[in-house]
Amino acid sequence: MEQTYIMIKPDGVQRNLIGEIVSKIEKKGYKIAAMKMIRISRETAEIHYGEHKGKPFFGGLVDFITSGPVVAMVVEGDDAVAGMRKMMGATNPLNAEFGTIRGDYGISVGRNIIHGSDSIESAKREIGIFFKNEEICSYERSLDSWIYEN
Ligand code: D4T
Repeated sequence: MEQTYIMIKPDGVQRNLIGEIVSKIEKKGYKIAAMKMIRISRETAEIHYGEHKGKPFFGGLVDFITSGPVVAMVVEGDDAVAGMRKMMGATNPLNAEFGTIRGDYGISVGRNIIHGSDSIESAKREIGIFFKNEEICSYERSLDSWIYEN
């Protein structure tokens, strides 16, 4: 089963969107394998967003992601990486379709509510940054046969 790293950013937490977002993920049929609220250190933020180091928005991005608690999750399911990116919508909420999280709740690219890994490799790297192996739960769901054909 594919895993992806999902993070409700400080704006999503402050705007009381945790329940709404977790509910969307559950209703879609994905399994939440790990979840915790954390305050990210600058050091961890700079590692997580390492690919953006040197870009003009990097400083603001690190300031923002460390400005309040976030909700970190490991979400599991068939094609979970691509599926969650679809549910989130485009990075800039202006380009995100209505019905997506960013399309419905966001306006500004620097306040786009949620992060989700953009590839399976990124997912592995990001899950490793935020979770220890023992924090990720493996469990059976009896309703999986109603979500998956096989
Ligand atoms: P994240 O990583 O937050 O899920 O966003 P995306 O994967 O959709 O987009 P990204 O890596 O290109 O951007 C990371 C993060 O930086 C913010 N950002 C981005 C910004 O503040 N200004 C910008 O011009 C861009 C491109 C938003 C998301």
